[in-house]
This record gives sequence, C-alpha cells and structure tokens, in this order.
Amino acid sequence: MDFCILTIFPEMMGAFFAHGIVRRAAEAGIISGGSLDIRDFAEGRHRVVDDRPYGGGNGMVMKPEPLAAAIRCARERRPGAAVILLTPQGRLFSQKTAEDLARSGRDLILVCGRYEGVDERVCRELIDEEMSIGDYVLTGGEVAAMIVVDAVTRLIPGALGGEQSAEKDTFGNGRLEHGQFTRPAVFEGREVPEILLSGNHAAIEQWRLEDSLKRTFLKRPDLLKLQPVNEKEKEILRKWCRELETIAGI
Ligand code: 6GU
Repeated sequence: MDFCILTIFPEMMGAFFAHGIVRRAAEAGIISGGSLDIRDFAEGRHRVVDDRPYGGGNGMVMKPEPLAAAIRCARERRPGAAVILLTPQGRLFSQKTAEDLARSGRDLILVCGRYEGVDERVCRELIDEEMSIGDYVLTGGEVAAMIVVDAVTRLIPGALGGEQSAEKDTFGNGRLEHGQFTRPAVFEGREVPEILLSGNHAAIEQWRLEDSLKRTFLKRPDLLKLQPVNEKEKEILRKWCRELETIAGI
C-alpha cells in the first residue's frame, strides 16, 4: 500500500516515515510512503500556493492550480488511488475507517489543507473523500495525515511483529485493552497483580477479560453502548458488583 502525502511542509513527514513500525513496514515492502511538495507545482519565482478569498474575509485559501497539478501528478503515478483531503469538515476518522482503508488495500493520496481551506472547485473535482481526525481545529492537515497513515499501517497484515496482533487492541473488539505490567514485580511498593505471575494461562486470560471490561466501564462507558455487554460480560459485571458490595459492607 502506498501513501503519498501532498503538503507544503514535506520535511514534516521525513521523521515520521523514518521511525518505528511505519519504518519497518516500509523496509519490509508492506507499505511505501513519501510526500510531494505542493510548492513544486506552483508557478513563478515565489512559487505562491495561497491567495486571498473572493468576497473578502480573514485568512488565505490554497490556490487551485498548484494543488490540482500536484494531485494529478500523484494520481498518474498511482492509478486506483483514493484521494483524501484532511480537513475538520470531513467524515470523522475512526478505528473502523482505518480497518476499512487497510482492508481495501487501495493506495492513498493524502492532501493536507492549510490556511483557511482549499478552493472549493478542487474539492469538488479532485477529492474522493474528506476526513477529519476530531472536532477541533489544527493549523493544517499534516498531523492528521500522519495519524491516518499510522493507524492504517499497523493494521496491514505483517506490519506488526509476528506475536503482536491488532485484534486484541483497544477498540479492536469495542473494549479498552487490559492493563499491562512488566518487571520489576514490585515498583515503589506497588505489586503486579499476583495472577499475572502465576503462569496459569486460563486464569490470566480471565483476569484480562475482566480488567478490559472494568476499564471500559470506568473510562469509556460510551463504548458499552456501541457494543452491548454480552452474557459473559454480564457475569463479570455481576461478580464485580458483589465484590464492591463486600468491600463497602452493604
Ligand atoms: Cl484533518 N485538519 C485540520 N486542519 N484540522 C483538523 C483536522 C484536519 N481534523 C480535525 N481538525
């Protein structure tokens, strides 16, 4: 899967593609990624990529010509790629979106908006989909594009190391992941839950299931509405209630 990021700040992407799982996936040929400098498609000595909005008002708008030329150039090299504009006006990006994009295997051309926005005619003609990473406003789409590449890459089979799996992740099953502990067994007087040291794999699995549900209940109860509590989980919650009653002496 290839990711091509169209930006006026291509240097922002260098460090991102050069580290961690994204880098490893690129080295393994699972993904390829790079950026295209929109300014390289601008005319004139000053290579201007923005202009004042028709009708007046604050801020600048990305000029249509350089952006359209950059998108067309990226598309010619990647037939079948989806062109996604990162903008706070787009559809909310979620784990589900990342899963769908990873499964589709389609190359992605990620267009990073800057300034007050992109000329509407470019959006209409050359953008397949607009995406937002949340309801807040960033100075540009670059950080959002990195988030999309990161979240999608780790879902492509082979990107995570052999023993790691994306299915057990937080959100992978509509629940937060259980707590994690590593050595030492006692840190500043606090002990690791005893069961995790027991070597009893069935008991550890059960503890993890319970911890996962409890954390979801406490930290993100909204997720329980999206994915209703099943019979096994109801039993866990009943047991937890009984424990709390015992602790409270009621
Ligand atoms: Cl994709 N871009 C910008 N500029 N702001 C955002 C965003 C994207 N998603 C949320 N806020």
